[in-house]
Amino acid sequence: MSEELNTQNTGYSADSIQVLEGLEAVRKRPAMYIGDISVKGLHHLVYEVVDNSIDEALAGYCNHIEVSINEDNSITVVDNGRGIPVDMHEKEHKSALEVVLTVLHAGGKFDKGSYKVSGGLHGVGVSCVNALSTYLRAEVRRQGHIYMQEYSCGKPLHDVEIIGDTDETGTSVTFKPDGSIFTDTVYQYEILQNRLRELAYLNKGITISFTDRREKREDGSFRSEIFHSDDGVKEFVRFLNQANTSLINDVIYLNTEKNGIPIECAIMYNTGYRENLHSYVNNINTIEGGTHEAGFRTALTRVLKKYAEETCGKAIEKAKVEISGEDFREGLIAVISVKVAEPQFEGQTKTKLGNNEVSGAVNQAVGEALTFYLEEHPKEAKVIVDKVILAATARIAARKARESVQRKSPLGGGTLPGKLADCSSRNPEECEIFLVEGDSAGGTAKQGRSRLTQAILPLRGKILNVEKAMWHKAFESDEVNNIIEALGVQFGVDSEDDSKKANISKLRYHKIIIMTDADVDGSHIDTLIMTLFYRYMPEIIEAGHLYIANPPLYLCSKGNVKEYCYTDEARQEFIQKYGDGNEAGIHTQRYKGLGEMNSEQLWETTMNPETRILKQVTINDATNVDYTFSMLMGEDVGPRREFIEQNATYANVDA
Ligand code: 0RA
Repeated sequence: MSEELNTQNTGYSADSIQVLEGLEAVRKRPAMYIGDISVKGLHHLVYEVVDNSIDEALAGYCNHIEVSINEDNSITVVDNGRGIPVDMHEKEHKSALEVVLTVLHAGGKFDKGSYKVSGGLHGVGVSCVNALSTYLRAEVRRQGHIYMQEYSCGKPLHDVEIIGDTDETGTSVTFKPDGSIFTDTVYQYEILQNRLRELAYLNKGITISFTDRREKREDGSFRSEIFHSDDGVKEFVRFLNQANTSLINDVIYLNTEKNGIPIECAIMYNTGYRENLHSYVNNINTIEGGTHEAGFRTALTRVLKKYAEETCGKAIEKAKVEISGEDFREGLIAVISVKVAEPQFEGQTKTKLGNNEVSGAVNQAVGEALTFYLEEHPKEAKVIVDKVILAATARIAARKARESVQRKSPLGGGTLPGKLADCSSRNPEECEIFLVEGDSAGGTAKQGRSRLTQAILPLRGKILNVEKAMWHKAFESDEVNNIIEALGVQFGVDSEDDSKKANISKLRYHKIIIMTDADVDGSHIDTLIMTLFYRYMPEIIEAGHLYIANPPLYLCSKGNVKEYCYTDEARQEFIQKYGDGNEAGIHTQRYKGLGEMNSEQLWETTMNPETRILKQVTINDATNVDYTFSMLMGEDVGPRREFIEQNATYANVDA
């Protein structure tokens, strides 16, 4: 080795130690960089890589992105952008490509001119993906050549090589997530599908193709689809509203820029009773809201209120109602997408926009577009205003219904429903309540429970489908009121407060466990109860308090050996293990319902905290959950049937 190279090497290795430390930190504390190491984090890796391609597209250099799940659960993302630069990076003494892939946060370093508007929630860059992959291969088409470099756990396996010539440009990244870091390394088609579809709507004009190469279909093809939207969030809101009945056929749409902030927004009204606002900042779903949502709501209230008073003042007077902000949002479904150069993310999940300047910009943009629409469309405007007046009337009816319930307990402590068998502990942290299908199973559960910490609330049959009912109807339903009262959840505590937000500060149990039969009816009841929680008390799900019990399907026995089986597979295993695959000597008791178990069996299998299996209910993808619930529980039967056919996991339970 020459003297000169050696000197260079000293500087080089000092740098490279720093670089290695950087990526070692990612491997040591992956959750700090990508959120978590479970399914979410695993899919997050794909978003990190795709985000870079989206940035390239937003800068105007790329219009096609191809995402594949490969046979071995590795991922390939290909784009037709300019390609990551490959020339020598002066400071780091290595190719720019290697720097981008091995230095933390190196992503935006080169391109100060165009601001990075995309960028995942954690915005950590593709080097993190590299650090968390056992293998990564980057291919760059640029300057007439195909450049290639491979890495393992973030370390280059060799220098950048030229492996061919090309007249195309673009970047291709293939990576295989490290199974020693992630708890799960199997990609889920639906999760990626939802995000890629969303990205296509949020960035109109880009084509994103998606292929799952793990399994061939009967006709020999792979599952594959292409996402592309010319109309952006205007199409997105129609997609989200698919399962609802539109109040007016139009989408109120705007695509503009205010004070240097690009704003795209689409608004529809449906005949439902919920507000359904999906907001995005730099392609990130801001589920906690923030200043852009505040600006939107202010504009909506301001403009609609003014219009209603000017055109329908008499009708409002006649109805004797005071219209409040939320009345304007009943049946509203909207998507708002803003791009902010330096977003401040706040809140528990860092999905709440804090930038104050955004509020005024959105307020102005939405205000202008809405005013224009109402002026141009008086017929539609009247339909909207009529619905608003109806919403105000219903809200006041709900307040009266609630007041009459709350008056029963003048001290405000809340009454407890007569059917509740409460536990004796008053420490919510150790208390659980079982919402049990049917009085007979409820009775068994009462006998079998641990009285100190377990409460039982039997429910009669199917509770109200709140997805189809006006908001106040829930408070007129006995079963729903029983649940709300037993839990100690409060809505609009003082009579002036009509807020739809649930106050869970006095929640009496930290585990709320839905316990139903393991059959089609049971799963329907599960869904109805989950819908109630999701629509009226999402705070409970978000805090991780809602669970579903998992009763066994069978008690299998052979001689003295007895085993509860929770799935058909478990039963087959039992037959394999104790009967050598022969069912003849094996006795199977099939539990058609909870009621068939005695209290001891129910305790042992479904209620005993040490041996039971609980499934926690979580909200993974708010956009999609919203859509799924309106589809499953709403008016339109078509998409529901399709969904049930595709997800018919319960079918075999009844066989
Ligand atoms: C830095 C600078 C330039 C492009 C890129 C990064 C880039 C990164 C990725 C990641 C995936 N696809 C990508 N495409 C481009 C611009 C370099 C120039 O001026 O040509």
